[in-house]
Amino acid sequence: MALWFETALLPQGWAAGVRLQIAGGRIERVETGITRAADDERHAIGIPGLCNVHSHGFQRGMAGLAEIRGPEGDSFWTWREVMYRFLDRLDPEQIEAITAQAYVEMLETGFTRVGEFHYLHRDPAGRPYANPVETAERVAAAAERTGIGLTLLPVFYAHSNFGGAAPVAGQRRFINTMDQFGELMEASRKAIAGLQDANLGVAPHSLRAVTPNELAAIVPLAEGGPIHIHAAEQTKEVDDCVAWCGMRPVEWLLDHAEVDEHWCLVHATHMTAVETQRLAASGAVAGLCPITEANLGDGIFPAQSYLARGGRVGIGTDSNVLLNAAGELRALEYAQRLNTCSRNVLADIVGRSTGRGLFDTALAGGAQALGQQAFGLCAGAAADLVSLDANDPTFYGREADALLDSWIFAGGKVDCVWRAGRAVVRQGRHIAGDEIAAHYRRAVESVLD
Ligand code: NGQ
Ligand code: ZN
Repeated sequence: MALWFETALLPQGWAAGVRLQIAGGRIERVETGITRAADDERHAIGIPGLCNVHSHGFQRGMAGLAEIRGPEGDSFWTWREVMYRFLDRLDPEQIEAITAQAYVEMLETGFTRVGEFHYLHRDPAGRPYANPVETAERVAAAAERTGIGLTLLPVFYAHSNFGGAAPVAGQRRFINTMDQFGELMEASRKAIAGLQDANLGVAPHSLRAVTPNELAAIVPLAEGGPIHIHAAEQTKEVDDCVAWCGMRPVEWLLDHAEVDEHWCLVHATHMTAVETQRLAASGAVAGLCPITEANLGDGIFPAQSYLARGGRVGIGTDSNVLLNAAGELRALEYAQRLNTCSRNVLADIVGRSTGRGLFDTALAGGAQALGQQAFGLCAGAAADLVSLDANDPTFYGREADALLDSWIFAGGKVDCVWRAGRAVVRQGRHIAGDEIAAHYRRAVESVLD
């Protein structure tokens, strides 16, 4: 099959009259400057789909439920208490239904692949399920049902703080021994084998939850796939890390783990100038989740200096409190503007569009963090793409990079989304959106009952 676009964003830039020949879920051939053939499906504006590098799908079910002021000092840590109470009773079916709803909403805004940082391994009582991948299979089912590309990142989580502190009760569903985790990785590989171009990485949760010895044992289980870890999201975490080892989390990782292009450091919010420079030079991706980081009061990532030093960035939706691909890019730039009292902070050169810069950065960094060799609208890449709605007045009179700026900053709408060549979103709505929302409704109403 073939899609034809009046204009589309290719790796070399915007082109007119673009025809994409698609086979086996991949782009087989790209032609430009041609007129539409009779049976080509016609669209106006084509851009590549983005990778969402960091999601906890189940957290979508508590979106908007942690915004009530508590007795004192609401913070990430008090939010985490609410989150632990929410996950307390979720059964596998509810996990699948909530995750599927999150994936529908991701697709509808232009994310075509998700890195699921999956840690709900045990049952509500903290006992292992008879099937070690009971819940991972539910994540895979949600991906299959919605069509989103899946990079499954099974999480190793064993401790409540630096230095191997015992886990607390709220963490009982996350825990594995090293042996159990090895089995989980093997079974996870099988659980995703039937999904189109799914892949597997590994996720030592954080330096809070994993000891240095455990980290060293987990990293090789990635077998060349991505390695994701939360790092330096909160100042308390940085302080606790310094109290434990005399070093900051990103500093410790750069010194003790071989952080390279396989790695994604999620958040990396609190870094010194030296850490920022070293992380940028490492080739790793910083997995930024600007909407969640704002929601949780994490802090502001030093994006300007990091990008100026060639640092790589991917975009994640983390808590899934609000799913919006363009909105994440907007939030990233807006935090920098508010912080520096200036504009167009993350556009790298004079005359360059901020939206285009953000988009190109997130496209390349996202693909790297989720282990995608080929990306963008080119032969060999997955046919993961998005059309912007040319009938949305937001886009009237715009062309080329102004289309991206109007999508990101002015709220322009997505029309269709294709994942592995299949149209999963039409006129802004997922093709199975109503049914998935009905399942989600039953699941979330029974959890909150
Ligand atoms: C998570 N979320 O894994 O969902 C964490 C909270 C923890 C963020 N760090 C759990 N945003 O840190 O232990
Ligand atoms: Zn996270």
